This record gives sequence, C-alpha cells and structure tokens, in this order.
Amino acid sequence: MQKEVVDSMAMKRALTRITYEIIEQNKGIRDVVLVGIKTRGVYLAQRIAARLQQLEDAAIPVGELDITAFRDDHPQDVASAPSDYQLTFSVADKRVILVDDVLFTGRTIRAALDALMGGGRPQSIALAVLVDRGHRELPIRADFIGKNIPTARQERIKVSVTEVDGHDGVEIIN
Ligand code: 3GP
Ligand code: 5GP
Ligand code: MG
Repeated sequence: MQKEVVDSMAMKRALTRITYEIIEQNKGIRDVVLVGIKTRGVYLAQRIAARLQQLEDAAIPVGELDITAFRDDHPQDVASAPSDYQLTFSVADKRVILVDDVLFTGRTIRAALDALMGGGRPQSIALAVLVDRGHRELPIRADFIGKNIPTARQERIKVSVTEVDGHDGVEIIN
C-alpha cells in the first residue's frame, strides 16, 4: 500500500522553510557550503542552494558525496573506505550543511562525516533532511527537518524528485 504524505507544494514549502532556517542559524550564508548525499540529496541540496542564492544574493558551492562504499554494514567495502576525497572544493573552515532525503539509522551520515573530514577541518557540520523516519542506531540527529514521519521499521519512505522521478513527493510504502 502506498500513501502520499507530502505533495509537491508541501515539499516546496518545507525546502523554503529549511532555507530560511539555514540563513537564521548561520546569521547569513558566509562560509556556508552544501554537500548533497547521492542520489536525491544532491537535488535537494541544489534546490536549497538556488533559494539561498535568491534570498542572499550570493552563490553557494554544492558538492556531492557518494557514501555507499563507506557504510559500516557493508564489510566488504570497508577496506576501500574514506580514502578518496570526493568534493571539488575544500571544506576547511567552512560551515558545511549535509543534505540527504531520508534519515533512518544514521549510518550513512556517520560515513559522510568520515568522508568529509578527509578534506580538512570544517568550522561546523550540520545536517538537513527532507524526512526523518526514526530508528536511529547511532547518536546522530538532524538540524533541519522537512517532516518527521514516524515509521515501522519494515516500512519504506519513497522520496520522488522531479529531476530523477518526474515529479515531487513523499509516500509511505508498507
Ligand atoms: P537515494 O540514493 O536517492 O537516497 O539507497 C539507495 C536508494 O534506495 C535511496 O535513494 C533510497 O531512496 C532508497 N531506499 C529506500 N529505502 C531504503 C532503505 O531502507 N535503505 C537504503 N539504504 N535505501 C533505501
Ligand atoms: P541510514 O539508515 O544510513 O540513515 O540511511 C541510509 C540511506 O538510505 C540514506 O541515504 C537514506 O536517505 C536512505 N534511506 C533509508 N531509509 C530510507 C527510506 O525509507 N526511504 C528512502 N527514500 N531512503 C531511505
Ligand atoms: Mg538518501
């Protein structure tokens, strides 16, 4: 069974709210860089960056991280873990905002933190997610949340973004 819990307008509003929260918390966007986690986190990061640029009249760097190989629950991949720094810019002294579509166990974010640290010492790292579905297995939390959606462990959240899926929205699948 599929149930839409966020439609395209609600998703747009949530991203706009997160954009304002980022500006408020950082007292502007000085030194702010966004890093999207592939796949859909990258498109969400690009949208937030575009709104930040409109509101603050300054360009924001957007990087992409692919952390599939860094997760600690894929032991065969751990040997190849965070050696290669993937971003095209340095995060040293930057205020990094990681962006992902869904926060679940937190293991992806832990791996993303490892991967980021390969590129110098940021001033700070914050986390923005479109959906927090609960079930954390690590002491990780999001600073900016589009929507909290309590889920059963076996349920799935389907996030659609126009760039990949042809439309925007969030559904619960069970
Ligand atoms: P994303 O790359 O856009 O985040 O992890 C690969 C894709 O599978 C993800 O897309 C995510 O949307 C989807 N997915 C759905 N449920 C799960 C889940 O429970 N774990 C993981 N790792 N991915 C999931
Ligand atoms: P984690 O469990 O590490 O927090 O999440 C693992 C990765 O899978 C993250 O990129 C997260 O966005 C994605 N993910 C985890 N659960 C779901 C889910 O229910 N739906 C979607 N779309 N992505 C998920
Ligand atoms: Mg994701």
